[in-house]
Amino acid sequence: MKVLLIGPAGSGKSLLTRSLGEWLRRGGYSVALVNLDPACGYLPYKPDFDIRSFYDIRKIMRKEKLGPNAAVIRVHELLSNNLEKILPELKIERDFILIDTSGQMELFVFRETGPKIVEALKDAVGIFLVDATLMNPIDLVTLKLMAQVVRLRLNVPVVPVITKVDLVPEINFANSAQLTREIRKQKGSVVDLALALNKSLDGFDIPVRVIKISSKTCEGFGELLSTLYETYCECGDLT
Ligand SMILES: Nc1nc2c(ncn2[C@@H]2O[C@H](COP(=O)(O)OP(=O)(O)O)[C@@H](O)[C@H]2O)c(=O)[nH]1
Ligand SMILES: [Mg+2]
Repeated sequence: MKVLLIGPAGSGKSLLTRSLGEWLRRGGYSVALVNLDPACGYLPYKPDFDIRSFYDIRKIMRKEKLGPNAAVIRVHELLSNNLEKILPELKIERDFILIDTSGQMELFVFRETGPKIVEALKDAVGIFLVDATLMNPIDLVTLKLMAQVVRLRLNVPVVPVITKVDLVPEINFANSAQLTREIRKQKGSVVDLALALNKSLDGFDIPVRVIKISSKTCEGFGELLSTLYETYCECGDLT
């Protein structure tokens, strides 16, 4: 199974790549770790495939007189134009291939190249990560919605995940009925919108269940794994 890790900068994609990889290996699975973030200075894991070994972002910035974001977009363009050459390198036969994406998710999700790369990868599943320290009930609706936005953009099933729950153990509104109750306690003009969105998100073909995890303690990894399998199977015809 190919798992794309997507989320805002600092949400914990790279650490999850490492700790989920280690956890799966301890469970007897074979795992490959893939870095698709050309701009990362440091990675907390040793990648089996690293986009940085194909494209040097600093050289591209200097040569093409680009800023850091434009250079990441350029690398994605170069990658998507050379997929046939580069993808054989990515044909890694493992039970799980964990793919760490760009530090800034919009460069991957909202440009035209991210969807092209994901299509070429074939039958991937996404994890959309949000940091628990930034979470209130209305943000949770945003998380669920964003997971579906990523699904629409990349055309893959996406599991919404709250990470860093070791820092905020008291988040107790992951389940939809609890969430509706908690949203009703909030104030402001967005409450009705949040309620309506939450209700419509629950009516989807794939249930939008939110998983709570910690990459420090591995809490929630079992549930994440079973949800990934479930999502992958329910989306069925992914070949
Ligand atoms: N306490 C805690 N810290 C985390 C967790 N996941 C990531 N972090 C920290 O959050 C920061 C950003 O994580 P990183 O994986 O680099 O985020 P990325 O930009 O999405 O790749 C780092 O300091 C990580 O150590 C977690 O589950 N718990
Ligand atoms: Mg990262």
